[in-house]
Amino acid sequence: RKHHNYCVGIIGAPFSKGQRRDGVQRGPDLIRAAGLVQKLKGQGCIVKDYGNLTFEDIPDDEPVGRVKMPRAVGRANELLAGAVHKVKSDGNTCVMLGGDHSLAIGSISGHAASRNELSVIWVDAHADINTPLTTPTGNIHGQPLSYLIHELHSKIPILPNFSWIKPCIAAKDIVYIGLRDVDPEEHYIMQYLGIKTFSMTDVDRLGIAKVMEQTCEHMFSKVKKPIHLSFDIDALDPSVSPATGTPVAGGLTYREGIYITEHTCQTGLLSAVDMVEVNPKQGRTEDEINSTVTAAVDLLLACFGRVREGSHKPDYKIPNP
Ligand code: 4U7
Ligand code: MN
Ligand code: MN
Ligand code: MN
Repeated sequence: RKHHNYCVGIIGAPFSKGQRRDGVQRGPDLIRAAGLVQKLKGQGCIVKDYGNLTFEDIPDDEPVGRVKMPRAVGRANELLAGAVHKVKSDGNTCVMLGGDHSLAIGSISGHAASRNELSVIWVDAHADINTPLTTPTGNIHGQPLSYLIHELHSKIPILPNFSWIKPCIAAKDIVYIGLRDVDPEEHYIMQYLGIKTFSMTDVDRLGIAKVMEQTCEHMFSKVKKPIHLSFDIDALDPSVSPATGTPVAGGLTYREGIYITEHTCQTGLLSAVDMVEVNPKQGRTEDEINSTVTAAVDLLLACFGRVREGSHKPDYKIPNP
């Protein structure tokens, strides 16, 4: 295994208006307080923390059709897209700490603006591909992919503060892992677009090693594109990460989560990561919050070279007495 000195740029996006539950905006500070930056440096990464974005308050943000808080979400993501573009221009792998999953709109847009063609690995209990017209809840954290996929462009109505968004990913360049709560309309859309999916049933059948092997086969069938990993912490089982807004039973184990991130790291193509939906207010105890935040940190460490077998510097020598 080669030793890498990963350059990592961290952006905090304390934003919650893609859904209704308060608390998810505290994700970035909690993940930092758990030692993310120091731990990344400890494993040899060169880390620049770009700090938190500040999102202005947008009054009178009335729903448009079913879609809730479109102006706030549109504006926040425009800001985030610019920040991600900057982090990429500086030559870093970008880590976006959310915040709710509506932030993938800005994160993936900003990433695509610097790299053009991307592969996306979407690790989530949910498909997050509702359009403004199919959404059962109106929450934009259940819709981000619909705004980003070329093939869905004609299905997306005009929304205030969304006009800057240009579709930037192809359906064939997306792989889902961990699905177990998919709306009927989403299921139709995924099938209609022929998106590669590994539901929890597939994880059970194949095991996570084959899932990752086939994920890479699918992504690298033609050219090797930079990878955008969008990791919703609710992909993990609620016994591991209970402090999240939309927990669903029967999720990925801690080990399966770590395997996904280790394997993605080992492709050498990881270019940006989202870690979203950590919500301390949804934890019932301090332990539940800690377990969720620890999982988020450990997944990020595995994204940047941490391996469970251990590692050492290439020039290490056993000390002589
Ligand atoms: B998350 C949902 F209806 N599909 O659209 C929706 F079940 O980012 C849930 O994955 C979306 O946590 C969950 O609101 C969004 C619902
Ligand atoms: Mn989810
Ligand atoms: Mn999600
Ligand atoms: Mn969620």
